[in-house]
Amino acid sequence: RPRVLSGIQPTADSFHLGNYLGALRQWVTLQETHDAFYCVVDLHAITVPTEAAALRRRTRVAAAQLFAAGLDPERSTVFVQSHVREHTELAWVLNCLTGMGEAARMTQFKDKSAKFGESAASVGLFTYPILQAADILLYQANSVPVGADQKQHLELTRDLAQRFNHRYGDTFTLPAPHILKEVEKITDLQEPTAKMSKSSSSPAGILDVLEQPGPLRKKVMRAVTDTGSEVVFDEANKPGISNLLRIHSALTGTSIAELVARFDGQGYGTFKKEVAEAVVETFTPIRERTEKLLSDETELDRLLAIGAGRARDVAQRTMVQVRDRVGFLPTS
Ligand code: AQP
Repeated sequence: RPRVLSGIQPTADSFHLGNYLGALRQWVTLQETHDAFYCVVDLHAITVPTEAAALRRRTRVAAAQLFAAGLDPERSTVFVQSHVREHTELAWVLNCLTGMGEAARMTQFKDKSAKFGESAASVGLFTYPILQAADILLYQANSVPVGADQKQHLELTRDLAQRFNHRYGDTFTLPAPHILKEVEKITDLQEPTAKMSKSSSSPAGILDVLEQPGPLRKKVMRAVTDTGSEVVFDEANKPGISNLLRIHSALTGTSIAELVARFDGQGYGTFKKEVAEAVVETFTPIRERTEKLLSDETELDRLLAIGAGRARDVAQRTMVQVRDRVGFLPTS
């Protein structure tokens, strides 16, 4: 079975619809056909200032949502990144293979550091994509399901794998991004050309998986729509309606063409109501299962310990090879 790996940051008290459609839902599908490794990337989360208590809480909430969304702990290896020390060790080796200019080209750093000013941003935020490369390469992943925002980081990962293989001998599998065009960028409901994002969307622009039906419905009904009243897919002139069409289609399995035909002449209100119902129907069972999982932290931590054990086995095997190829002396 080919191997798949992906990660998600515990940077908020809930995942959002973009995370769900761009990543999580595919993770669940891929566990059927792949040897699947999924991690809550807490080391990535501290690249921006984070309180310890919030990180602890969010890491458990994140893990619970992964299981609640359908990841089966028997079939998928679900773990917390900091439980497997090899991630930071390989990241160091890869740091030493990455050019300053190469790292400086990463657009996510430019976007995220703009908030603090580049000189106040942490070095960790700067080297974030290199740690991400380590996450992927440690597991010799063939495929990495992500949203479009991660394309550039995946290219860097491939470049680093190739560079290492060329310099030290064949060691790493070259991973390919697995990006579903239709859901690669779910946008902010209030700013429909910007990505829906945990850290930069306003509360009104983001649909959280763990949110109650009332606020979810209200937000969809108040989503920015465009002038006119026709439900048509037109990315350039109607980004708001196009985003809602994409969401409806992804959640209900109805094609966009079919939706456009069905809502012909009906106006935005009726259409938005259906979108809201599709969101509520999808999120409600996930929220309920998440709450249940969080009510037993011992059991949740036990599942994560099992995942960490399985992940460690693979990661340690890769690092034994890496240490030897780089020229580090074996211990004892
Ligand atoms: N709007 C989106 N549409 C499609 N996919 C998305 N993803 C994120 N936003 C969208 C995908 O979700 C996965 C996990 O994301 P992450 O937690 O690693 O962080 P991110 O990509 O930086 O997403 P956010 O919401 O903007 O988080 P913060 O604010 O913490 O940085 C990834 O596969 C991502 O592509």
